[in-house]
Amino acid sequence: MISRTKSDALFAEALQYIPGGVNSPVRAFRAVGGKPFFVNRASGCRVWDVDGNEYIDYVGTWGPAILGHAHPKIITAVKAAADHGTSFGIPNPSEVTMAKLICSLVPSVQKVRMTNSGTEACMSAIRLARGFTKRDKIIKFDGCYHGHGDSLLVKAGSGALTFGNPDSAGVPADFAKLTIVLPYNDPEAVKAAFAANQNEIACIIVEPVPGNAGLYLPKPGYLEFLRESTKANGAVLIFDEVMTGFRLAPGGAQERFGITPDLSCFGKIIGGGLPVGAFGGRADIMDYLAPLGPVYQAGTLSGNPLAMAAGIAGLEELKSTNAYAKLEQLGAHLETGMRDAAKSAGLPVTFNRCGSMFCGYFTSEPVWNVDDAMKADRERFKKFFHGLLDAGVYLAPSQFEAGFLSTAHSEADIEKTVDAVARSMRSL
Ligand code: KE4
Repeated sequence: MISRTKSDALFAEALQYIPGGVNSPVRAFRAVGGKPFFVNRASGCRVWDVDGNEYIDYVGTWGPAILGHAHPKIITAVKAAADHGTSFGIPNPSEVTMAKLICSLVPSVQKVRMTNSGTEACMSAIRLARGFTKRDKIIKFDGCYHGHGDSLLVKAGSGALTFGNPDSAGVPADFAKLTIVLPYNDPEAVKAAFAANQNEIACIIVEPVPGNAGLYLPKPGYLEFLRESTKANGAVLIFDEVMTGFRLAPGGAQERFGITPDLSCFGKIIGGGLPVGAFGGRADIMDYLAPLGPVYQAGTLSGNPLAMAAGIAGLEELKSTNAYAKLEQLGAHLETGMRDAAKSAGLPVTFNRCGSMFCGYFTSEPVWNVDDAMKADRERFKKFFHGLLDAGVYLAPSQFEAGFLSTAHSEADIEKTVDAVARSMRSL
């Protein structure tokens, strides 16, 4: 049995000073039971807890660690930048470098504004769409998570879904009523919403490949439908690519699926592990932002040189290596292994994958939306999670989160993982 006595002591202390002992709810292990372990070192595809236990990591700090942890080029860039100061509060050259990089990698982005989180990026994009269209209502999809901005904590995914409070307390009913929540992968629901709210809907915000209720994919033609229906109704199409951006392809899900949204939100990978978000898109919309236009948005640390250095180093490394081919190969290997293990154990498992993002649901039914995902056997997932953890494999501590591969994972790591999966499944 793995010992985690130092983590347990730290958690007991953390509980005295931090709500739930964590700075973000999903870390608390409440969806899987037990206590979170504390990590003090990460390198490549591995993390080590304070008791010295080693884990192959498939959370990857929820997506940023696409190159693995502590990538030498990112660490070197951050150390070099730090020697010149950590934040200036006045334009610095790396902000231009980052903006040019994002615009070159994502053709739909003609102009981009940096923020400090994905939440800020999404809430700012919503405000911009409302200011640009002079409309108040927005459409989001059940189970999709776009950060914890008030307008978006309505039937949200990720931790909100995990803890059964997809409609958070503290969000005034007057705010929530401007958010129309529809089932994902259901074109008829979108048509009906536009018909019932003509000229009132500012935007649709969507995770093109939803990764906050596990992972499921757009049905063929669905994203194209969202593109056409927003265009036909004068609404802005916002792709929330905080998770999928620069992961599913150099240009994100929009490149992989060939869709041109009006605005896109980014985060995670573009910070190389430091706090960074961004939103960008059509220049005629982006120019509504202060100081040019009437939509206000700001941030003390937006574009700070340290975070820019980390993100630029990471994006340059992704550009200069064959990262996406390797991620696809690793993903296919893991998928085959997971499916074979479930078959051998005689367990009903639906395994969804898109590139280096994946989720195994304990259900025999296909999973195309959050209602399907909710049918998964969460008790079985809890046992599976802890069986893997004790075997040194760390999956996201919730059935309603996606898993992430990195270029630091090796075929041998996948083999070790699949062996642990097979053993854990046999014990279920
Ligand atoms: P942040 O504010 O956490 O940087 O980004 C919010 C966000 C926006 N959009 C999408 C598609 C996201 O996945 C996220 C954040 N993802 C979660 C993981 N499911 C962050 C983990 C956490 O909340 O601790």
